[in-house]
Amino acid sequence: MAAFKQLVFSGVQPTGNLHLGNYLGAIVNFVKLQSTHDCIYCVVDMHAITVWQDPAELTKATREVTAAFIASGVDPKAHIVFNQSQVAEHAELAWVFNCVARLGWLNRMTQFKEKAGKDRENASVGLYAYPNLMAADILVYRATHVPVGEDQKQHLELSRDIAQKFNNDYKDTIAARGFGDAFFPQPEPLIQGPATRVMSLRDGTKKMSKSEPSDQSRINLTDDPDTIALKIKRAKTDPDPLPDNEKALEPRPEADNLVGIYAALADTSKADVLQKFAGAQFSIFKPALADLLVEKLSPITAEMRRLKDDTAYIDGVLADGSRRAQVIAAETMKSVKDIVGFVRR
Ligand code: AQP
Repeated sequence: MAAFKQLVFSGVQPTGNLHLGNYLGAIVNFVKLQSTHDCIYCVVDMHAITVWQDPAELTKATREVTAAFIASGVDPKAHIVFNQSQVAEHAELAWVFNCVARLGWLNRMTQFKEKAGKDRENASVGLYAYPNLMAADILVYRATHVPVGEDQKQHLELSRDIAQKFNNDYKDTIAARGFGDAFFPQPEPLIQGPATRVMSLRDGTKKMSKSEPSDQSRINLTDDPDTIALKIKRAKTDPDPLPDNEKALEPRPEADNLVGIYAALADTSKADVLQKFAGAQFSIFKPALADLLVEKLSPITAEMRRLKDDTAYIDGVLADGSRRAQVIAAETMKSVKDIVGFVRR
């Protein structure tokens, strides 16, 4: 396999309030990776419209997610931050991938089944083809590493299958153009930390999600300290004290979730948290968790609030990021066109 320059890419949808799952599963790792890799972070507005979005809300949410990235510590000057629809090459490569991916592959995607629900015939074609656009998002930069939450693992595997099939279908022109045996890398998922799947505060078997109707099920990055404390106080738990080992957490999804959240926020392991709180009742652990949440999230919330009203600054970041992203994406698309056999200027 040809050698590829290491590059990180990931995206977040502007489909409503960002929550603790998005933060711990993805954004915390975005920030960490900046010290070791070149990173491209994208607000994926084209993915958002696979389910209808109010246009004014979409614009607002795009700026809010950008503000959340920056407030959390993403550096838009040293790295690239932009919104997907400003770089048309994502859609262009997605079309080529629509022709590489197989129907059978997409039929296996559990997220489509969950989101389309029973009314499958009425789901948008975009929702079905979403994983092909996601593969294009990553591969238009020939990115090698993708920090995501656990729920995106299956889509990442599909991106790898698409890259491999493209490399195989076009192996002769890839070699003839001097790219060796592979034009696209096999992007690796980076699913890291003790909170790769943050669960609902109301049901430890369901993931925390933006589209869950109950706001009590999640901590939003915009929640104030009182709201955070109340949501944690009301979070579903069981009557037992915390155990002294991780194995004993396995049959207790709600307890496991809260311990995982604490560990991720404190940048430690679940084992360390259990050492500290073994034998403690939730009446002790929950206030400690709420305090830690407020301590870690308050500065981010305050900075987000300040930034999101400065639309000139946010739009400037996205415009600058888009221009820099497009330089890389356009280079990839030129080669893709040559490899596929499209005549170009
Ligand atoms: N509960 C979660 N735990 C850990 N990571 C999570 N992510 C999402 N939920 C959790 C990660 O956050 C990143 C951005 O997600 P997204 O906005 O692109 O899409 P999503 O996974 O569809 O997010 P939601 O909140 O669940 O939205 P809805 O309700 O619309 O489906 C991704 O890296 C994701 O893994």
